[in-house]
Amino acid sequence: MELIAISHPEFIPNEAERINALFRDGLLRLHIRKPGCNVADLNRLIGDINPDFYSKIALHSHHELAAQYGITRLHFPEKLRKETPEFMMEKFENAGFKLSTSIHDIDELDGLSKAFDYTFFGPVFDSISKTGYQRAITDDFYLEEEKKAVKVIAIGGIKRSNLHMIKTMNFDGAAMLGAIWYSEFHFSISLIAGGLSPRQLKKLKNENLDQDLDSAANSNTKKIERLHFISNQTLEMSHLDSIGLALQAGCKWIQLRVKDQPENDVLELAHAAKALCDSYAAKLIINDFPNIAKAVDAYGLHLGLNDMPIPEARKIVGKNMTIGGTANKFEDILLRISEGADYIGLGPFRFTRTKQNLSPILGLEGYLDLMQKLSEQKINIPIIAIGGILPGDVPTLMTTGIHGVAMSSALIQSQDRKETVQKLDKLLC
Ligand code: TZP
Ligand code: MG
Repeated sequence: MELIAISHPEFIPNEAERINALFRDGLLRLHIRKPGCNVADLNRLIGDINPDFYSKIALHSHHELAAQYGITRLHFPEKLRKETPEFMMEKFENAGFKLSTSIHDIDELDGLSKAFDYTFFGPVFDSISKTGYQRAITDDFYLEEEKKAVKVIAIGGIKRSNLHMIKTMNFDGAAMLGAIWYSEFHFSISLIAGGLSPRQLKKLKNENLDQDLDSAANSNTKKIERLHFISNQTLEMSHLDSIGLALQAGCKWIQLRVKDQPENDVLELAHAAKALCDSYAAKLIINDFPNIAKAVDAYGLHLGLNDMPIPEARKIVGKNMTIGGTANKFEDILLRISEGADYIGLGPFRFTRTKQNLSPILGLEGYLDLMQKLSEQKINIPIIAIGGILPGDVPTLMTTGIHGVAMSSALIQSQDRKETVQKLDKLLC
């Protein structure tokens, strides 16, 4: 099976470096697809990629750049294919170029020019990167060998948990975009590179792959959801109201974060929040108070840098409770890991009124820098970005390698909370 990566549709920070890293890790083919991009920007990106990898690149647009870089693969998206006469395709082929194209209806295989080395076909699953772009086939689809005028590469919504189905459907390969750029970046590299352990490869044939690889990726086995809701109280809304709205919208990880109230009142709120979360099969995390987390049998406890140290809290809540720790700097992350945290809330991403006394704002650059350091030191712990995050920030934030995001105000203020949570769940998968 051929595994192909498709570039992010936009130009993203440190893109050439990330592409070089994918190739260094064993990626065999990258399609550079930037719809509507400007030739100068594309030229700059290609110029920054290590020339050793040019032979592995296919260009979707501005084919005129190919010759100067020695790029020999040209992709003809459907519209361009239809506008290009057959004799031109043959000319490219005779000049030594390898050609590929895209079809969106499997019957288009019939009559497709033999000049193509392969065609993309999809979406085979609901797209991760293009929300609302629904799959063109069902799970029982099987591509008959005789139908394949050229090799057929499946595209659309492919990720680690459904990759095995592509083989069963008899496709010749898989092309991935969302699973690389909108998901667990480092995991995807090894998947694409085929760098899975024998045990993982065996698991590739099983439905349980997600679970298995999650636990392989995290040194601990506690499941950390990717979307965290943080309760907040405003003049119009109580903590429990905000939790109710988040649960109705579909959030499955709720943190009760009550500030400046007596412990007894927080305990009362925690009991009510636990009952609410249980009725939605959601997990409740208690901020600041280990004793309360223990008393209401919460799923987790979250502690800030000025709260009780995690090892001390662990003695109160026991070894099974999930404990998250806040961090703002690389040293905080290392401290949290040494303390035995199960996940890290890293932030703030930008200014927010939800929290007083904010630590220095990290911005995208801060996450890129810290995630790069973690990756260099092969440190793997779920990182949850927090602080003023808007749904629109999530695709780019996910490219840094974070595990998920925590949100409060943006979720409560969103027009259609349910739709927002559904969209976020897709972006975070
Ligand atoms: N820690 C850093 S920012 C923050 C916390 C608890 C608040 C997150 O809420 P919002 O409204 O998503 O900024
Ligand atoms: Mg605290």
